[in-house]
Amino acid sequence: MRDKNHDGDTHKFFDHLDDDDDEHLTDVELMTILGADPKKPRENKGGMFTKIMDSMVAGMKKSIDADGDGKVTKTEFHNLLHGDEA
Ligand SMILES: [Ca+2]
Ligand SMILES: [Ca+2]
Repeated sequence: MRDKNHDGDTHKFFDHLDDDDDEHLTDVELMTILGADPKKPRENKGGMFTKIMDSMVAGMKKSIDADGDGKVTKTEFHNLLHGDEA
């Protein structure tokens, strides 16, 4: 399943988001899609921004995480972006 033209962007995007290269996107890594900086400590815990961010990440994860194991794999990410089975 290697289509350079088609897969290239997804993999690049995924790898960019997958900061620790474990092939899964966690909540923190998903946050970077929303423009948050995961390396920045979340000082305003409980603040409105944090709450909005958390609920957006939760919603996003729910829609990407097809098997519901709480982690977004590259395949799940790819399926969401390309809308077909891996
Ligand atoms: Ca990761
Ligand atoms: Ca999953």
